[in-house]
Amino acid sequence: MLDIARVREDFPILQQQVNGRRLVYLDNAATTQKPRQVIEALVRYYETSNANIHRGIHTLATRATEQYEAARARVARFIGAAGPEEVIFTRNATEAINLVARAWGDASVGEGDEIILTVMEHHSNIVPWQLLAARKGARLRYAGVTPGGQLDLDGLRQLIGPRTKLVAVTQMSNVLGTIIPVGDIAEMAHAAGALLLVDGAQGVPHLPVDVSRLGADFLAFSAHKMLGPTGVGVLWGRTELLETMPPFLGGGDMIAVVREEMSTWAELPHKFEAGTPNIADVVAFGAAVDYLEGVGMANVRQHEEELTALALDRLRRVPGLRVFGPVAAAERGGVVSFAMDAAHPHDVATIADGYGVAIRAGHHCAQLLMRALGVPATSRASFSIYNGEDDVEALIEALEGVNRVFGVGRERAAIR
Ligand code: C6P
Repeated sequence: MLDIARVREDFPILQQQVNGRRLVYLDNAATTQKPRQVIEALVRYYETSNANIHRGIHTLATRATEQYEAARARVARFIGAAGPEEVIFTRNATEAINLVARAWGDASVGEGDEIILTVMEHHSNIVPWQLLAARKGARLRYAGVTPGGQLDLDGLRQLIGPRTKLVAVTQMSNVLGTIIPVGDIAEMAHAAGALLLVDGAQGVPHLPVDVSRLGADFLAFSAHKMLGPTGVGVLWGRTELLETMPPFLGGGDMIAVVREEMSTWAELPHKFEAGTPNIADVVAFGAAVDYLEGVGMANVRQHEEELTALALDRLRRVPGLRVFGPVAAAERGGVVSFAMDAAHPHDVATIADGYGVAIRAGHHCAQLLMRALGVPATSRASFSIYNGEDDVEALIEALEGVNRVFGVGRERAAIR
């Protein structure tokens, strides 16, 4: 059991009121809040260690380099990577996926080749592949979603064939919360000689992840969704794959030797980190990883699953409210999308904000899934370790308020 009151003390932003109410932050799938330990690591870095890395030999340069590389080693350990050289820092998950589409895709995908995606993907795991397919004359194919909000695994199996070069799937839907059976998909992809990229933007922050057992060839995720700062993402890849890939961007720090006509590349991971990286935020990301390890990812998962079970139960009792996605909390992460008969999702989010409750409304950068669900948008509540049962109750109170504004309770009373 997490001690929520103690956890909340670590998050200064939560100690405020919004619209005269306690802030109830339920937009964690968009970005999480940052604990004091992360904010302090950022300030401490700038106050004591700021310098450029991998270049200078003065004391601060050495200190900054050590802190940056120590953060990389922590991230590698956190996800069970074979070594720090398999961890490449990018700006976000989106850039990590684009890196693979450019560096691996341009060299490995040709005309008529196929890339298998799902309709559950975030645009970040669709558009880079569309751009690659347009450059190369390749074809994209999409697995669907079942009426119960699961990935259509049989459909996916049927799509994989001799032309398949890559299967790219989310680890957890940012709309439905559905947890995807990555291990099964890895077996299917590898049996066909294809690679598997996992978009871990929603998975890595909320589930214990060990890449040595995940089955993926690439994993992309963002620091800002796991208590870390914005501006840092991670691409993990298997060493032997990363070694064969050409660079993504060219510039300083990613080269070994530069001559007039050609250059040679630095060793991993530096080959993929051109120019001065986001040093301070990477260092602070290391503190976020320490924080999550301190809580324990199994505890994170258990807490969020319990909260999701409570939220699903309470939401289903709100009149005129329909929840999307799997029925069982065990099959989903702490993300709950819903529609209300009474009001458009934007109105729902606006009214909820009046109660101090922050939820997201819109297509959630998942327009293919919106079409599959037959809705233009949903309202979405998403949980993190500082959310408790009181936050679920605050959400329900706000949604009952939505119904009151639109007279839903009154209509029902009149019909009766
Ligand atoms: N989803 C949400 O509110 P970036 O922006 O690169 O840090 O993350 C992109 C991304 C990729 N994959 C998945 C599954 C995601 O959920 C996201 C970000 C946010 O759902 C912002 S749209």
